[in-house]
Amino acid sequence: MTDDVSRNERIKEASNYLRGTLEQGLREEITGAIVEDDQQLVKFHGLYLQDDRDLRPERTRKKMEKAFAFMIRVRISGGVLTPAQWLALDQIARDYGNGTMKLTTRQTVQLHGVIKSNLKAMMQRIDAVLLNTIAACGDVNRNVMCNPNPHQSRAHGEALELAHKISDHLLPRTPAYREIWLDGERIAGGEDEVVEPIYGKTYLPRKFKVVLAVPPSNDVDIFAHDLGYIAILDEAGSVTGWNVTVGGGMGMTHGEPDTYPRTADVMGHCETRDAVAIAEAVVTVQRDWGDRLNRKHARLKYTIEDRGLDAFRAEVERRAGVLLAPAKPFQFTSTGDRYGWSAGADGRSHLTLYVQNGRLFEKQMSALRRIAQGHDGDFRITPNQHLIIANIPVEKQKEIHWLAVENGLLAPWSGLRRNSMACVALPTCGLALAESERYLPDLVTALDARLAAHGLSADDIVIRMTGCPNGCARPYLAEIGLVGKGPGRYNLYLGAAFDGSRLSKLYAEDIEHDAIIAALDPLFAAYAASRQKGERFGDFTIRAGFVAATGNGRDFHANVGKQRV
Ligand code: SRM
Ligand code: SF4
Repeated sequence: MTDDVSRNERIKEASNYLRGTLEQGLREEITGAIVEDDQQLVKFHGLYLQDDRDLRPERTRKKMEKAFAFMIRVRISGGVLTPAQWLALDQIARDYGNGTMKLTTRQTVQLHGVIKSNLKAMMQRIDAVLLNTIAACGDVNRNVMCNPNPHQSRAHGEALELAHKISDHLLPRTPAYREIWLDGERIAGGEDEVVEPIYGKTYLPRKFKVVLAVPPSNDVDIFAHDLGYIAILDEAGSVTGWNVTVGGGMGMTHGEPDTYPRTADVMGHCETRDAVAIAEAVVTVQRDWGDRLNRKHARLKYTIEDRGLDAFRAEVERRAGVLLAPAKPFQFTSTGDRYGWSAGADGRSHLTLYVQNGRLFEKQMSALRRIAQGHDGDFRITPNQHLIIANIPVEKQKEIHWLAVENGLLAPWSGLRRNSMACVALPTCGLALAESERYLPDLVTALDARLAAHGLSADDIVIRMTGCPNGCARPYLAEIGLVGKGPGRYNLYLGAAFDGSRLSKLYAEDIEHDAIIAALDPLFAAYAASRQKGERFGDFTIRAGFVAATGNGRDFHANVGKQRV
């Protein structure tokens, strides 16, 4: 390895395929933490060391160690769980975690607040229900997302099957996970290509995310991810092939214009039989071409901006031994969930529940426990942090419906709240600059009052908030995006497309609660007064001249403030 690589590259290289000193660190009783290098490695095992930031000031005053605990992210490709798996995660959250569950923007479950001494027992309980957390985080392919849309069951079934295949194919092969957490026999490290045939010793330069979408729903926000597959359907609703997208991503850093969110490019079209080979080729090109010096420039989106889409496509085709055909036409209509009941072809039904910002507290968890105990269908986590109870037989529908009603799990009337999404942020996220999940519900209440005054209560308007610019709730693809700048302060972004195909643009900087409402109220008034038939709020803010439209890549930071206000 040369000198000019980032610190994380050295940690990976020296880790003996993600082992590091994790086993010793777990035994160390003097601290609730683990050493710094292992903090990076443990992410590849699906765990993050965090501390409760609400308790930081008091503990610092008392000269105590931070309130360390781990966040656990489960790998659930396509977001589908059996009722038994759901019940196990619920029990683990109550036995070892903070008693809540967080449904994430990538169709998984996160549990927070697990102390070090409980980690191993928890991982073994997860394993016992045939789940694991490997590669839920780290510089590898993460959880593969897939449209959880059971009412289009045939295409959805094909998409889910491919999601599982890609997920399995791109899984790290190191035995470290089994050794450390499941007391598996230690297997000696070997040659790179034997231990990790796809990744090698240093894995990828950065995280990597794959999604599959079944139009017309773009609930997975396909343009936000490194690699995507858009199902092309025949008239009978079967998949005939896939358009392949590359180079999407959300993360950026305030004040650093060389970092930016980017919507993915459509690279071409492939047959289902070639989709896994294409995925492997995209991953290995990024492995070899991605930036290993600067982690802020290491995602695939920058590789594609720097090398160009044509060169990237040619290399992928060469490695996969597949020539991509020109992309086929497709159309998305929205990124939201389809709440409420939908009917399956076999007489069974599906109920999409609303979970505010994906956070489940005891009240909702106990209702879902009751559902899981008597349910033989499955639980499907949506990419918008909600939950589908799928395949419900007729005789169970009434009971499940009332459990949902009584426990606040049906979608609210407000068009803004139905389309709201917030990342975790405080108190667990170490990178949060501002509140998100704990604040957005109140902001929506305040904005709802203004929308009601303009007769817009029922209008679907997508609002998303994050506590920092990393973009975990994909805020730059929301018609109203709020991104934490500092305590109580946010940047306001406008002008993204309702179907998830266009990024937003900065409209107002560093503003607090009252200023957010003051900034949006006149826009709501103008929208109510002069929108065209069917015009979405994001499109309106551009047509009316409030913000310029964002093209792609570096264009995100261009023409800011040139709008007519
Ligand atoms: Fe994220 C880091 C939470 C989806 C971009 N994200 C984090 C960490 C782990 C903070 C950290 O590194 O210490 C957050 C943990 C908070 C906590 O206390 O739980 C965190 N990200 C989340 C979740 C839970 C948000 C949510 O409320 O649902 C989502 C979990 C997804 C999952 O289940 O796998 C989550 N993160 C995303 C997404 C959305 C997506 O993938 O669809 C993005 C934007 C898309 C992208 O990757 O470009 C995203 N998270 C980031 C980034 C910025 C990456 C970048 O390229 O710059 C970071 C920071 C980093 O990697 O350095 C980050
Ligand atoms: Fe944390 Fe920032 Fe992600 Fe929110 S967007 S969870 S604050 S890293």
